[in-house]
Amino acid sequence: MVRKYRLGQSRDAHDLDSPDAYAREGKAQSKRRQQSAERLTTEAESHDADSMLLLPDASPWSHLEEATLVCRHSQIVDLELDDRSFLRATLAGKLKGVKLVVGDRVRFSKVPVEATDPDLPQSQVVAVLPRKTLLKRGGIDDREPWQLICANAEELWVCAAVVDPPLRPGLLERAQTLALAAGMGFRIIVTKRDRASAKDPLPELDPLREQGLPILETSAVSGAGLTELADLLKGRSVVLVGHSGVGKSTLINALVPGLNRRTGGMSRYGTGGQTTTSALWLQCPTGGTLIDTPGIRTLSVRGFPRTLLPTIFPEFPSDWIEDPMALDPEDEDLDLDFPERLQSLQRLWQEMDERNPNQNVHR
Ligand SMILES: Nc1nc2c(ncn2[C@@H]2O[C@H](COP(=O)(O)OP(=O)(O)OP(=O)(O)O)[C@@H](O)[C@H]2O)c(=O)[nH]1
Ligand SMILES: [Mg+2]
Repeated sequence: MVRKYRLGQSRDAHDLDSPDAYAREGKAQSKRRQQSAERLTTEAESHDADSMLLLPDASPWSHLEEATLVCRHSQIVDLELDDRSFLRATLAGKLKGVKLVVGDRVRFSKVPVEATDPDLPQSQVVAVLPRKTLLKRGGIDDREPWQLICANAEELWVCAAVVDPPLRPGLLERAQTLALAAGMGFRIIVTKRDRASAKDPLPELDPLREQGLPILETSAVSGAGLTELADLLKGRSVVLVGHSGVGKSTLINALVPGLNRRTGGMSRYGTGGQTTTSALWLQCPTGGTLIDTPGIRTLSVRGFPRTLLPTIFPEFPSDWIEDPMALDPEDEDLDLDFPERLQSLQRLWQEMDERNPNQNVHR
């Protein structure tokens, strides 16, 4: 059969699909292909993951008003101005490729500085100011080495429910790693405390209690812990992170009366879809700023430096942290109080160095 190719369709692309893709190629051709693949490998290795975090110089725009990005809907953003009013704006073309994120301080113009669609909001964000902190997690593949969560928050509070979804301490260590890397404070908020007996000491958290991490038990139903939470929030900006369904939005509703942020039930299969779908930055009337975020499945630490690990696992000697894979958590001679901590260390240590499994250098 003679295959017809339309304009723009590549004969090579088709050839690579067939099982004998390389069988017909001659020696010289094969050599050329391998060399070009090598070139691609080195390019991928020298690719700077942090280039996506660079911001263009904002100084030419210092005459424009500042605002905080409170919510992002693809190319349209909601801004909170310094007089506490809100404004919807588009992003100017010069910000193409810049990853804006909730919490960013921006400069904007109320009249478009570049041509824009008349149906869209007329205000335009033209510059992003340098960030005080940037909370990010490892991305899924090298096209997006980082996933940005929020900017300019001072503390990360990771929420974990006692049940529904079940308490997974592994996520808490991951969250602590991200907070440490971003230079942010860290606290664990246990939610739905009413769902477990008051006598239940929540032993899953013992390894973290032992390290002296701040843990606050709360319940939006009984009101336990909410006054302490409001006090801790005063004068701070705090981002809430956690699995879907742990009760982040419910806590925020309890702290910001009249907000009525949508909260969800668990789905029939217990996994729960996300109820919150985009992050939101909001002022709490009793003082402080809260950032609600969509539930996450996991927090990847891929690409973060291993030098963070001694602070996350202070109970282990430094030679264990240098090569944790040489140890067996089941080994009784190690006399571990919490073998699961060594398992966590091994998981994080391996993941930090992981290369992207989807990366295809032979594109
Ligand atoms: N019993 C009890 N139920 C709670 C508590 N807090 C939240 N819930 C319930 O847990 C469910 C999920 O709460 P959400 O606040 O939507 O959870 P979320 O963390 O914001 O979830 P996503 O937006 O999907 O990330 C809702 O049905 C809440 O009513 C609590 O303290 N006690
Ligand atoms: Mg929510």
